[in-house]
Amino acid sequence: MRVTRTLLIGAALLLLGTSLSARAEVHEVSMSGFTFVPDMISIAPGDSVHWVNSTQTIHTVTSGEDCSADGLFDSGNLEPDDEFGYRFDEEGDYPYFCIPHCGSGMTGRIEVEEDTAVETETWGRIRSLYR
Ligand SMILES: [Cu+2]
Repeated sequence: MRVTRTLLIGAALLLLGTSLSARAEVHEVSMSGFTFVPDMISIAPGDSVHWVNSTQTIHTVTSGEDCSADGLFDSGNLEPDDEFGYRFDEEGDYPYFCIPHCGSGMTGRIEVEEDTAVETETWGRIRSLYR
């Protein structure tokens, strides 16, 4: 009887672990020209966003509004092909911008909402890093 119970608890924990890890998604935002693509995405709490600089220009991913950093996250200078990731655990609106190009409108927004997150493109290549 004790063995059965242990097995059941083990199976339940396994299921829980599987469903939790399956929920956390990684969403890709690329830098293309002088824009973030897509520039607005909705994700669920616990999801990550991964930015990729697919341009030949240095960009940053810096949290804040009106070109003013709020200190939550900042990638620093991203050279071509550099990447930056951030996990969003709390619900809310997270505006961000590129320091060198904010004046030209290089801004984006991450919306973190429970249950209403829209499934966006995930980046399979780096997904395993977040499991
Ligand atoms: Cu930029």
